Amino acid sequence: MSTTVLTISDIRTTPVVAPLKYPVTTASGTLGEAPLLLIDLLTKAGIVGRAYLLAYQRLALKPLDELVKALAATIVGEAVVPAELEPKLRQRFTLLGGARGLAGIAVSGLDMALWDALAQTRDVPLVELLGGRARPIRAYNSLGMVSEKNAAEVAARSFNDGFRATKFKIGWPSFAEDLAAVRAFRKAAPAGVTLMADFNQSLNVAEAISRSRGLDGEGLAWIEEPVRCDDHFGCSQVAAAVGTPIQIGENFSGTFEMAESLRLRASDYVMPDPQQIGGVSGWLRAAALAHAAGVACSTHLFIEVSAHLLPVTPTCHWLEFLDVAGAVLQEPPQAVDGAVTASNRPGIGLAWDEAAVKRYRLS
Ligand code: SMN
Ligand code: MG
Repeated sequence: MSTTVLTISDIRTTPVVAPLKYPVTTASGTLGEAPLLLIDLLTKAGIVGRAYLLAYQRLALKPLDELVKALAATIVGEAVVPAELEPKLRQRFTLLGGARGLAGIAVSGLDMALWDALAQTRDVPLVELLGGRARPIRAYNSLGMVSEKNAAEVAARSFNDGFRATKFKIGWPSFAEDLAAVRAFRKAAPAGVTLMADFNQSLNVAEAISRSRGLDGEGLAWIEEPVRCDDHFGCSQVAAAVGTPIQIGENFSGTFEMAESLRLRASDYVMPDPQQIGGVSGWLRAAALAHAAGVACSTHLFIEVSAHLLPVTPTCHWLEFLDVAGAVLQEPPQAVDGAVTASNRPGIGLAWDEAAVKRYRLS
């Protein structure tokens, strides 16, 4: 049986700054817009593998674009074989201390585009190429900071979109403000709704233990990133001292960091981010680590590819619904009855809205 091997003919990138439906305010800063790098991986067969990366800040967009373009130039002419190309791309940064930060994100973007092209070659959705099949994955609506004052309005807005689970941010100057926000949101939310709270790394270990213990009786499904994302030992102290499950992972920079975090029992759950963990290749390794550790595994951002990855994740938990790319997509992601199902188009199912790309392109 002949296997059609695709050859990369060109890789193009487009930096855009897309609007967000709502700014994402956190205790550690605000994501007011979505600086995205769109990646088009062209092949000689005419198939185009697509992916996008989130630079978080405009000032990081051009450096990320330069990095992706420089990396991309090293694989033009190669066959679309992610299992060979991703390690080669990653290895280039070994002497730089490993493919982490923007370097790791750049590798992840190319990896996701490679897998998208490969799945398109086989004319199947990515989830099926990975041995699974598309199914509704329960999703939570991910919001910004909530206070006692805005909780009712934010809760109503969230549940009108059909979600039965919501995460919001806390980490106000005082614990009293955090507790009041959690209680106000719980009061405004319909009965039976799942709530999560995210400190976004805003506390030191002692304060994190104190505040999380203070929230233990509030029925939160998880408390997220209470301390600095790279303080895995500190986070393990919080997890050991607190009854509410601790959730981290959006900032695992590759699977080696995730393995170290799991070894230290830094959290009860994990939520790797597809661009931080290593794209599709990185996610498959992360899913295996979570499985071996017996830890529930959720996603962070990147709704479209996450809907393909969670059905093949043994400890599949929640999909985060926070749409950062919808403004430049022909088909923005949708949640139906509080769940997201992977696109049935070949690959990930990304198609750029060219008029929007033109409008939001970074000059
Ligand atoms: C988050 C922070 C900043 C931008 C997007 C998302 C957040 C999350 O930590 O968990 O969604
Ligand atoms: Mg978070």
